[in-house]
Amino acid sequence: MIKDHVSLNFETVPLSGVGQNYSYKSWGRRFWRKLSKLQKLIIYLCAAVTCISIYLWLIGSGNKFDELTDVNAVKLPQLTLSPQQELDLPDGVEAVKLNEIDNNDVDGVDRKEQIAAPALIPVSNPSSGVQFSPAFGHRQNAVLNAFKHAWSGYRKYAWGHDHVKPISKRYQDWFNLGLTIVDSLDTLWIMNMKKEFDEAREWVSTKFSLDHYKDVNLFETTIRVLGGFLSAYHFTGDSLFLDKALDVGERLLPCFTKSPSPIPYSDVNLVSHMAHSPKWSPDSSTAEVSTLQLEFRDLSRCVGRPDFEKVASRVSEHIHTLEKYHGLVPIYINPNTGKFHKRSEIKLGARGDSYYEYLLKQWIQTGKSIDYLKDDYIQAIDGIITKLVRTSPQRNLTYIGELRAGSYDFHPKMDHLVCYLPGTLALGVHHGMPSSHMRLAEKLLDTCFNMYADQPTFLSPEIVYFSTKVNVNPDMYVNINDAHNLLRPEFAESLWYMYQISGNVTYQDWGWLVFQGFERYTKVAGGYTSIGNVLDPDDTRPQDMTESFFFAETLKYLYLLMSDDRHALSIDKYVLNSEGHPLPVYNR
Ligand code: DMJ
Repeated sequence: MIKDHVSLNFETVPLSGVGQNYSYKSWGRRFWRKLSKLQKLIIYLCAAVTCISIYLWLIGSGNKFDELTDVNAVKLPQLTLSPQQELDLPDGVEAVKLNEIDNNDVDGVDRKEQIAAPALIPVSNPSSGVQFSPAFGHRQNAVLNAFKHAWSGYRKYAWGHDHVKPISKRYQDWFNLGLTIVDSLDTLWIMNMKKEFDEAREWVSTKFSLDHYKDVNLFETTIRVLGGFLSAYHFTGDSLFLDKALDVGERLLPCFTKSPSPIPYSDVNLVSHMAHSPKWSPDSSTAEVSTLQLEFRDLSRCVGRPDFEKVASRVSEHIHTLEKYHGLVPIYINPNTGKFHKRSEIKLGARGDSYYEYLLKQWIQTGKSIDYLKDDYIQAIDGIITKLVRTSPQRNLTYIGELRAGSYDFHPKMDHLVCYLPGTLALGVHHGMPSSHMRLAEKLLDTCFNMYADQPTFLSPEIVYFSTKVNVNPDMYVNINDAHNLLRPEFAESLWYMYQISGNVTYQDWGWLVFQGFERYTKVAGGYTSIGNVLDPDDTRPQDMTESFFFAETLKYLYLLMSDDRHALSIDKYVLNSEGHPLPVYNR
């Protein structure tokens, strides 16, 4: 008898009445009994494959529906991207239609229904700290997974060192302070990665040490390490972090106390307490000396020692008294004389950027009680508008240029670092600054978006230049020496502020496009790497480095940006330092 085929013997069965079910059942049983073992196995397998396929289809269509919902939420196309450019997106990067900013909703007043139950809930048991909701939706989960991937590379190959080199699977040390761990504490907390947070805390408790005979940079150590510990303390209430913050603050103090002027030295040896200028110059960077105050003030108030706040505030008070150029400051200042280096550039990129940021943020941190900070900020933004803002002749892209050292001639160059400014401007408007600042913020953010969208990798270069002549194409261009991307956060940071303030989901869509650029061109087995070239998807020249700010800022801002609850981390309760570490707003 041939066993590998089925002979079907159709018998007459009653079609209705009492015996119907029984008859079908008995027919089924007889049919089943006649099958060979192999045939039964094949049927089982087919059934299993069908079930799995249905399950996968259901999940897939869930995502598609989610995506469609996002796209449908877009109202009006904001076509700074030409249709061709949209089509030019690399594979895997979704083309979304961009909606226009709802001007009725960007003045800081939320006219829409507030989303119920903000994620930032001070819990009844203070020992468990500030709680954040778990990741929700596929975009926020995708960012969470990116963080987990980066963290596992760091944990595996660089644990306790400053940075991971994710391609060679080695590490890099700069200050020997475990920078990535300290910089990541609050992000781990916000992302509810409790197991990893506990492991990081354990490292801080048992391994973190400042007893290295090592020169560290005052600014970088303040924003990354002091800021990181303070935020971790505020989120958890764990005094370990405050003890560490105090130790860091004390080791940095000689930069202020050893200087003959109110302007601190840029570097200090953690063990010898020798403070000095950088090896290559007698000057400190203006942005560096004016980007310490949020952290030192917060430390003072947490530990009840006014000296930290006093020395840091003195810097801002002193700079307030110096002569400026339409409210704008040269990028170098001398700690021996306390004066600006007059023949230095004026710019909002490297060495100038966060001077402007901390005028506003200090004013907010102190409950809007220090008038000169507000006045200096308003004057500076006026100076930016009159002296640095230009529009490109072809595409009408609004950008911020630089003034050359000495002559103050205009130079149409803009660092990616400047992309923090739209977020700061929006934050200012939210806190009562002129609404004209929001219009500038929107235009600048659009330019920053184009710095990404113009590139075939959908990743921004470090610097762009603009043509000042009509009929020169393209009017925003990149020099190959500036074509690197260091996984910087500024654009994501501004998107998050604009989203939180306006509720406009286009900013989420923009962030999602950029995130996919990171996923596609910077993701490697050991995490995410800086790349040397955003201009060619086939030649990105990976640089084998993940800066700690990718953990502290880039992924934190993207994660918060992808939250349905845009107030998950409220800018009314917290002011974020220049490294993305939230510190509480005081009432004076
Ligand atoms: C960060 O360390 C901080 O945001 C700093 O203020 C500027 N540069 C980097 C990120 O690009």
